[in-house]
Amino acid sequence: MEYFKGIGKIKYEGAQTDNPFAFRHYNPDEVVGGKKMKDHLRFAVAYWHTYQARGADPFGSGTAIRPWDGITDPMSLAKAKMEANFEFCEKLQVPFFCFHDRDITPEADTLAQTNKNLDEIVSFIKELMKTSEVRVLWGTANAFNNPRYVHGAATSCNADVFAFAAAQVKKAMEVTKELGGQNYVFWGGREGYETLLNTDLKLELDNFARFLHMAVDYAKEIGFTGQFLIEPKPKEPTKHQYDFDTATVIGFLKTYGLDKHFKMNIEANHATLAAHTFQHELAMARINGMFGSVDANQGDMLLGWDTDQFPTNIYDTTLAMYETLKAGGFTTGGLNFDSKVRRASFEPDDLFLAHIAGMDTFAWGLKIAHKMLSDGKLEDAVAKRYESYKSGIGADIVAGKADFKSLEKYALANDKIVNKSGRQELLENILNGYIYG
Ligand code: XUL
Ligand code: CO
Repeated sequence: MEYFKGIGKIKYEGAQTDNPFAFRHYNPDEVVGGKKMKDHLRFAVAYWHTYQARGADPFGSGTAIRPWDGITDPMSLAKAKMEANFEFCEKLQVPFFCFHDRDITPEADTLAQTNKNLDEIVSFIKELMKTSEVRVLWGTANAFNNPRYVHGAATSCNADVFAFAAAQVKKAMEVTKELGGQNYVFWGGREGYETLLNTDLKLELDNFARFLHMAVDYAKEIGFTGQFLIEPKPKEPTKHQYDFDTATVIGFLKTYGLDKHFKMNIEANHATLAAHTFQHELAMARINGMFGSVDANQGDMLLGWDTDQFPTNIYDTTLAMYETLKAGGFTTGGLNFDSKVRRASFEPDDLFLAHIAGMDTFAWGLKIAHKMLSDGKLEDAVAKRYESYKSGIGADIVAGKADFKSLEKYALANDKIVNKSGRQELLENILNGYIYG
């Protein structure tokens, strides 16, 4: 059955088109820098926002009108949404989707029954995959929604909850493997604290690391070769989330000997909440060899929470693709739209229009970023700024040939220092030139 009636395959028509159901920049087979756009961007639909969210907010219930409305039996509903997902991805030319275990199968009364239901949906997905090219970018476990996770999952004060979360993640990893998922994501939903007055910080962090080590061991045991990703977020739902930002997560992973097993899943809106730019988080992952995947969205600079809006800011997507290209591009990762339509954009058409907007903005950003890197003006400016490290005393510092004594000797003979302008405004104007012409 067709769920999104009246909407055909979304095709590239070019920047001049007036057709809102067409791409203006995303041209999947167009080659940019020796690689097709579809291979650069590796778009993915987020199951939770696109099929689960109904636009509820703290002041009102959901507003969404969806083609599966009226189906009441939970398993029939889960299957209808999955069929709709394959149709949606195919029509949009999106090659991947991402899911939490509980997005694709509702939780039953017991863990055993929930797992059984999950198996039924997994078989259903595998059937759908036989006639479709749509695949799984990543899977994850929702260990934050159910009230049992009130104090967290791996960092709960209650060992029974730790055990339950382990069982849930074990199953979610098996399911992700079974579906050929290329990555498995850990987003610490409620891994954090509200107050240190009731928190054993050391035990919680140790337990979090124990949990991740168990996941690494289990992946080895079952032969899951996908990439483990960890998704930083500084706050929300807890006041302090342990995976605060990329730098914090890298420090945590290194402290506990986990760094070889993980890369980052960077979310734009989470960067904003951490008072960083999206580019900063991507750059931090890149320079540490931990650039993995991206949750593509954007926040609102006037709001302090995770609004998960579709990315339409060309400035941000350009710099994100600039970092992505500098990182060598995606390998197992991609651009997952962890984005939801606004509450007032409640029609099924809006799901398409929103994804088209996000895909076009990233495709456009890719083209601009590629041009920036091919010209090399910004790279040249950076290289020039640090040229003092290419020869003389700077080269000695970089080569490890200098120490405090030799540097003192040098400084005593060279204390009339000359600095040069950083030319920030010039560089911002050059960037504007690339983006806006
Ligand atoms: C929450 C968030 C999650 C993760 C997956 O802020 O970003 O949806 O992406 O659990
Ligand atoms: Co996310």
